[in-house]
Amino acid sequence: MKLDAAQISAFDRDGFVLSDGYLDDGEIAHIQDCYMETAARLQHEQSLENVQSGEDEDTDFQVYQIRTAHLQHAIFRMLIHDTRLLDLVESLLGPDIRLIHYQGLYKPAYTGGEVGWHQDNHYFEVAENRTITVWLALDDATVDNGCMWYLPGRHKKLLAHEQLWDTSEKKGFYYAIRDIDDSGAVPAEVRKGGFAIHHCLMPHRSLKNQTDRPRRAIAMHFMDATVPDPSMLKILPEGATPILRRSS
Ligand SMILES: O=C(O)CCC(=O)C(=O)O
Repeated sequence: MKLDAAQISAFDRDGFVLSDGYLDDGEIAHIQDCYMETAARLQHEQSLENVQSGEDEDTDFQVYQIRTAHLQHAIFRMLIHDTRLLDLVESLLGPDIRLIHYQGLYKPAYTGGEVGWHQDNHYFEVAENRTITVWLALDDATVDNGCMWYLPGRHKKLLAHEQLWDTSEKKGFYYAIRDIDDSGAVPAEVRKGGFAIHHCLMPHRSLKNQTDRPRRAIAMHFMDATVPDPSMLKILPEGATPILRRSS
C-alpha cells in the first residue's frame, strides 16, 4: 500500500497526510484485545508510564504509554513488519527503513490527558530530518476524545523547546515548544483503522479525552536507515531499533 502522488504532495506541502481504511474491523478488534492485555500486564508490573504533559496532576489525567511496543507483544512486532506498512513508509523515506521509537498511547475515557506541542525530531535528532511518524487509530479519534492537532505547512524548521520536568522523575513528553503561535491549528480526526502520518518537524499536540470512550493509538516512528545513527540509538536497549527494510 503506497501513498499516491497526491498524498505525497499533500505531505510535502502540509507536513502530514491522513487516511481511513488501513486496517479492517477484524484486524482492529484483535489488535485492541492485545493492546488492552498488554496495558493491563504493564500496569500490573508497574511499568505502564503516564506520559501526559499538561498542567494536570497525573492522578487526575493520563496518557498511558506502551513503550517499545514491539518488545511487549507479538502483535506489535507483526504490525511493523507488515508489507503494507513498510510500503507506505517507503513512499516517504525510501527503501532503507529503521524503527526508532514505538509506542501505544492510550487515553482512557473521561480522564485521558494532554500532550503539549512538540516536534518529534527535537527528541530524535535524526540527520537531515529523515524521520516520520505513522500514527494508527484503534478508535475513532475525534476532537472530543483527544485526537492529534497539526499546524499545516509549519514543518520547515525546528522550533525552540523547553524541558518540562527532570527525566529522572518521569519519562514521556518532557519537552514542549516554547511560546508557540498555534493559530491555524487543525484537528487530525481519523476513523479507527486509519492513520495520520506526520513529518518529524510538524508541530503536534493532543487534548483531553472528554468522552465515555477510550482513545487508543499506536505511534510508530521510522527513520531513513542510510543517514548516520542519531545518538539516541546508542542508549536504547538492544533490539529496540531494528532495520525493517533494506534496498539491497
Ligand atoms: O497520541 C498522542 O496523543 C500524541 C502522540 C505524539 O505526540 C507522538 O506520537 O509524537
